[in-house]
Amino acid sequence: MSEATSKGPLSPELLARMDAYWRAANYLSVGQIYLKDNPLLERPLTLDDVKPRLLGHWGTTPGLNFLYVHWNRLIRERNLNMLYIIGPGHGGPGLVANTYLEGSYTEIYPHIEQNRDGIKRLFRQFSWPYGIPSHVAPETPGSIHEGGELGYSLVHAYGAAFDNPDLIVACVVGDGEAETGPLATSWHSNKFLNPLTDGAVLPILHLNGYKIANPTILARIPHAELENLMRGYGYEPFTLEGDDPAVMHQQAAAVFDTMLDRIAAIQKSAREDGSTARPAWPMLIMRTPKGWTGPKFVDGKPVEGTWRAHQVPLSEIFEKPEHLRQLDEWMRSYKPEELFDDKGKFREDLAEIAPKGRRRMGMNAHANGGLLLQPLKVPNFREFAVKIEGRGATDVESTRILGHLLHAVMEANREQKNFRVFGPDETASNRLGDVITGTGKAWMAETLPVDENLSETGRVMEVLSEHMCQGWLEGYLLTGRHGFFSCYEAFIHIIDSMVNQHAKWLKTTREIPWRKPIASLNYLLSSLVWRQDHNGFSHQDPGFIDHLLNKKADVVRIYLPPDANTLLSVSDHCLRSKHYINLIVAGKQPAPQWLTIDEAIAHCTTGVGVWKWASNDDPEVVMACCGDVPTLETLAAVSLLRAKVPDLRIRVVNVVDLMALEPQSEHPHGLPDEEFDRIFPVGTPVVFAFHGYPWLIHRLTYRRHNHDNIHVRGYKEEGTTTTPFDMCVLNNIDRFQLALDAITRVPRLAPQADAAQQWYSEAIQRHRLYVTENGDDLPEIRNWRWTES
Ligand SMILES: Cc1ncc(C[n+]2csc(CCOP(=O)(O)OP(=O)(O)O)c2C)c(N)n1
Ligand SMILES: [Mg+2]
Repeated sequence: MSEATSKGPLSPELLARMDAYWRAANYLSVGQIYLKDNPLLERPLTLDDVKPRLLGHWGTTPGLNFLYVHWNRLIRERNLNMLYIIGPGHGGPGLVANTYLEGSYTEIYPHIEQNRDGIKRLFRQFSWPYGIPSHVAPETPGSIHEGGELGYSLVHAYGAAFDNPDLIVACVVGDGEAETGPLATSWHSNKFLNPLTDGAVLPILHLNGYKIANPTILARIPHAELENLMRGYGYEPFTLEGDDPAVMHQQAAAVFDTMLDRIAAIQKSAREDGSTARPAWPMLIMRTPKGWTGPKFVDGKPVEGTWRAHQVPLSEIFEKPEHLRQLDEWMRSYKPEELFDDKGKFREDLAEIAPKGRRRMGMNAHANGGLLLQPLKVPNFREFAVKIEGRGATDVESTRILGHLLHAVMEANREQKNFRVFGPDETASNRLGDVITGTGKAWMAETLPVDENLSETGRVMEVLSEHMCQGWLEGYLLTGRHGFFSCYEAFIHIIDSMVNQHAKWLKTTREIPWRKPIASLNYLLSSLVWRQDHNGFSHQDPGFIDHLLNKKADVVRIYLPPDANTLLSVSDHCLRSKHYINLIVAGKQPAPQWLTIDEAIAHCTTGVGVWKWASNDDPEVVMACCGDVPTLETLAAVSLLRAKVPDLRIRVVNVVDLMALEPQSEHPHGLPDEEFDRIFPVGTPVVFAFHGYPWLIHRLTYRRHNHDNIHVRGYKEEGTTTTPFDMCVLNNIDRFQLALDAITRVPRLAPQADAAQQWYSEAIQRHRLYVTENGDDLPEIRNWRWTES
């Protein structure tokens, strides 16, 4: 440390202790990457002390550690409630080191003791088979953010801050991470954060200049341009730059004091003075060397302050004695003998810098949201039920009915402020507009008289970024609240990768006893593939179902309610559930309603059911359907068959819980084989009309006894701007095709097959001519109704 401890808020004594604390964190970080023995360097390093495989990332870590010790001081001095989110999650060793130093780690994992053996285990477990991952993983105390896939730190930070007025979320954004699309848009979250009712986010752009192998864009534009960029996003940028630790500690302390004063002033002005203006929240540009305090040169090439510091700076320890020597020297530069006592315990006077109890960032309850989770109050959904007067007799927009329920949920939880609805500008379009009434849409930017329902205290979150909706919701859920995300079916794919990461988090945390279950991530996909009359091919893609199906069975649930009452029942279940990803696929267009609310509840409970009112006993063919449009086409096909082949014995089966099709061994919702065989009798042909890609049904049922007899129709990537029925025809899921399928699959009807084929061709030709001529479906198609036989 230089003599020029310069002037600043830190006393020389505190500065020395904070620097020692930082050195300890850096020492433990390096130790995790390299060592399996000799944890306190009580003897010269030998190859026996070094791990055979060196797996980890050094470059980002010293910067993260630097911030940690500064947050510790601020938390103590200002009694802050602070969460630390690390964008570059590959800096995992730093977070493990710091939660160890503050004691959280040992409390959670008692075998990682505060002594020599504990440190040895701490080192050994890192990136070790059956040890801990190299990233800030669910196993890491204090984290809600893995950071393995870069781009989501800032949006998670804002999600955590919403409705947590006392919380400050310090969020490190990697300068490489900042190049990602999701991160770039996340800066705009400040237009949705209300200083009156929400907490604060303190973004730190970690400008260490490099990514894995390249410079970063933001490090190579003039500083003024970068500051202007941040100003343009609506922040007040501060800068911290340098590499002399002592000077940097003082400057950091000064700048953080100023920034936290700014936050306090913003909050005071909103909370005490009634200001509703959008504040310019402070953010920091922290320009420090990548791999700060690490080896300056390796093999004659510069490492500290370059991209070469990204991973393991000395990687040929076993080949080059010089590397071992440099490692020894590097680790000793932190002076471990000054940091740990002779038993290996972190020195008391240094440990004191850390906050206590739940104020420690590793112990902050918001980072283990299940601890704070209050059950969502869900009013009785039966009150919103659609009255059924004849099967399929009335048309209703199913999602509009769900909107009534969501509105009631919003009202019921208004006081506990733990429910928000998210959507990329589609809440009203998806017919959920009712939820906005009286609630408002969050908006801190300017408003004009033409605007409707925008409000600083709105709880419906609308922004045209699926990434932001998803990220905010994840942050909100991970900190112990509830939410609901509605999206166009085709465009939910934009967040495929984010949902992967969330599913991993849920899977892993299920196996970590101290992590408590959080509320489920609930999706409603509407504006579905079959009803994109005005939008066409670009808006047609049901593949998110396939995507989710790859996830662990104990994490994923997929529902395709055929009408409004089943949608209500399914949604009630999803809103109350914990620790799942629930996908609900339901149409927003007026569509026939089939089940009474009692029937709907019973149907959703089993997940798959015979619709007796449309079926005969002892069936010769099963007409199965899953999804609202396939259900309509199936029932229309059944009525065609009733007219054409009156003695054909048909069973109608509807699937609302897709996972029920899987064997029970694969998914907890799977029907037992006997039950499946009862519904789909072995040897009986099944014509299955499915909402999504047809092969998915085969994937689910390939181990079922009757699989060879299941014939699936679904979306096969034939789309355009056309009529609703023509979409079905183009994909061979229309009623004529389904009826023909039934006839050609029932052996007894073989003699009628040719005539049926002829009938089908004529029907389709008539349809084609009509839609081409009139631009709409035939009246008998459009106006078709189920008639009780
Ligand atoms: C979305 C995504 N793309 C690529 C990677 C691979 N990757 C891991 S670290 C890294 C560089 C990160 O640079 P930066 O954000 O500047 O972090 P730091 O310099 O602090 O390590 C990359 C490209 C990733 N983890 N996530
Ligand atoms: Mg970087």
